[in-house]
Amino acid sequence: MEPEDETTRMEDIASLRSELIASVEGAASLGELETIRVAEMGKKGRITAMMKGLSGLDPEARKAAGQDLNTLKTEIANALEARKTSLADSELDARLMSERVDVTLPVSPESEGRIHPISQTIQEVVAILGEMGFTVAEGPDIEDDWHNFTALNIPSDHPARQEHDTFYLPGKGDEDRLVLRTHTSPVQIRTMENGEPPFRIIVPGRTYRCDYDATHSPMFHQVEGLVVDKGTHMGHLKGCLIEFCRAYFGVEDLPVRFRPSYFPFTEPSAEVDIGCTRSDGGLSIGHGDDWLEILGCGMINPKVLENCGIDPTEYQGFAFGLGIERMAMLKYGIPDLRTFYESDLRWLRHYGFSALNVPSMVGGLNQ
Ligand code: 2NL
Repeated sequence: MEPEDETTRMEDIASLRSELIASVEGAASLGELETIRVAEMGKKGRITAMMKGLSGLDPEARKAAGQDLNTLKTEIANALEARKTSLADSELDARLMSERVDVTLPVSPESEGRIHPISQTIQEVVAILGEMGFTVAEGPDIEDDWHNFTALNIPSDHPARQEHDTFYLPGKGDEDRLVLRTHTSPVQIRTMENGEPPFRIIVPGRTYRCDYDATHSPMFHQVEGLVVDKGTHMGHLKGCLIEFCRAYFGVEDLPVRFRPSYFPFTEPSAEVDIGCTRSDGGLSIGHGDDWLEILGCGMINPKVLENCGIDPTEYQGFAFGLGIERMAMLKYGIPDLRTFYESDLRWLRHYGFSALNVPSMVGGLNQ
């Protein structure tokens, strides 16, 4: 082999190197770079062709040229990799610049859920009574005869105990059969049985009775409240419930009346009425000379305290119960009880509340 051939071959490699490096560095996109890689690094590329041409050289020259070509191949592979990284970075930068997301935009109203009026009303009642020092207690929906009836001084011939008024679970005798609770009072009984006075609790939850028409549903919701302490009297009951009614309906001088009544678990007992006006089918709450019944209450019957292991000569208390559906219907003008359970999204969109509208005494019961 002539020295001139060798010089030419080295010049060939050097010029291919500068050509390839220039085209790799000049590639404007990842696609273009890939085209270069496939054309130059593959079996049909110029580096491979030159390697094939080495077979005509003598061993010494072949070895030197082979090493040069391998070095060239590695250099080009490195250059391709480096260019690929830099192109990918700048393509990402360009996307980040052009595809900006405004995280301050409001969420689309279609996908925003609504809080059911039952849940909202429970939260309102809890906010008012929570401010007065009550805490929420909960218990099972399936109860036994003792906690739902007997401990509450409800006699065995009371209408609420009759088969057609109450849902009993099948399988057991009269005394130990289970029942879907007809009020949330069994939770108060359990709290008094298991704890030590004083007590100041509210119990919201589901309750069940065999009844179905425009104002009754077999499943409905109640909130009951209970206070037990030394020296608790009717004045505490009245102050608490007058304050509650005024806060719930948002009328500061709302007329509130206590009308004597009867419950087996309280003595004395009363129904609470608030002032209203009725005019051809319409009802306006807060003023006028008509009355609307909204809850029941009374001083806890000493027998009930005894049933829970509390000495009625030492401790006294008052309790009250109200129907959540009725409270919500009155405040929000919902005419038919049955619509609460129909799961009609149009109804929920109309009567429901924003999840951000959290009732509180300091922030307003409802915004
Ligand atoms: C109503 C009447 C009321 C009670 C519930 C109660 C609970 C215990 C002891 C004494 Cl553990 N009383 N609860 C008292 C008076 C009335 O509810 O008309 N509710 C819708």
